[in-house]
Amino acid sequence: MQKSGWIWMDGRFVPWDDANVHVLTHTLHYGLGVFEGIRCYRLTGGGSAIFRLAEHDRRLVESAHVLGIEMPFSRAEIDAACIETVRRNGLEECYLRPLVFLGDGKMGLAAENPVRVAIAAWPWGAYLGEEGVRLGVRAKTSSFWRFHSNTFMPRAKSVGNYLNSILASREVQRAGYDEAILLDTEGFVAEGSGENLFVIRDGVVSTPEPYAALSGITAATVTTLLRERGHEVRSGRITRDDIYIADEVFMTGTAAEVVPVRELDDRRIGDGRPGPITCTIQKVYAQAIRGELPEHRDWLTPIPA
Ligand code: PPE
Repeated sequence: MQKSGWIWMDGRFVPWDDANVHVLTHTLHYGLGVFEGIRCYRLTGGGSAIFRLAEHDRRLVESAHVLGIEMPFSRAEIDAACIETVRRNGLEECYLRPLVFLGDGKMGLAAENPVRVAIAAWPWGAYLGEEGVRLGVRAKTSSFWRFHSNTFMPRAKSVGNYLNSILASREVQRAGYDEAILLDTEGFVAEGSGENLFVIRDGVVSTPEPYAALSGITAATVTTLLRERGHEVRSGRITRDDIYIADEVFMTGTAAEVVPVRELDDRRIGDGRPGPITCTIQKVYAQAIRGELPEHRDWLTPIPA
């Protein structure tokens, strides 16, 4: 990964190589922590802006609340720290990773160690590869289920939740596929290992009801943009064979952006190429993040010079 100069840690900037923690950091052992993934883009009109900062920041605070972690900083302080992390590192385009974790001090599950916050930023290219964005990815249903909401909690973007995603993505990537699709504990489609999912048939766009999935901010953005363009977007139960017989399927996520799925479980989806609605939403999403949609300027937080 490409290092940048500074990482914000607990209220001050430290050089990238000095942003270290003790090996007995509680979250490293037990997974109790929350994080966000946010992107900052170069705008077509000049300058850069963080995309949907308020929504990410809100989810970070809500994730901590769900896990019962007391945030040591306000939303305004986190916002300001994100903006300053981009500015100070001189990054025009980057991925931002705020992380809230329990530090060292005591060991054991019940330890109430200090809550620490770090924000790093670095350039991060196409999450599922440039070719995936252009031609679509090959997905496989994972043998690992997405957890039940009484096992871990899907509204929280928590560190521990990602063990589930990692098991699924490593399983299918080692078998030669690009990305995993996870079913929920009832067997319905939940989401990708790091993306939400949209399925299109006869012009109607459907997405799994987010009981088991993360409530994606990109999915919300895409839903708004599709509805504004007259598309019907439903949420409901989706089965794996709904995907096999779909006309088009795409995935959404901050890191992935909008990525077509051309195959699931060795079955071609549609004609095996990105379909018209997928291509439209890729184009419109690219306009939104670059400030080309005047009606959605409020999604952008400009980085001061
Ligand atoms: N589901 C999961 C499980 C998920 O991890 C993400 C984001 C989404 C859906 C889409 O959410 P949103 O980014 O709000 O649209 N996955 C992050 C990948 C992180 C990684 O380090 O890998 C991301 O896109 O930032």
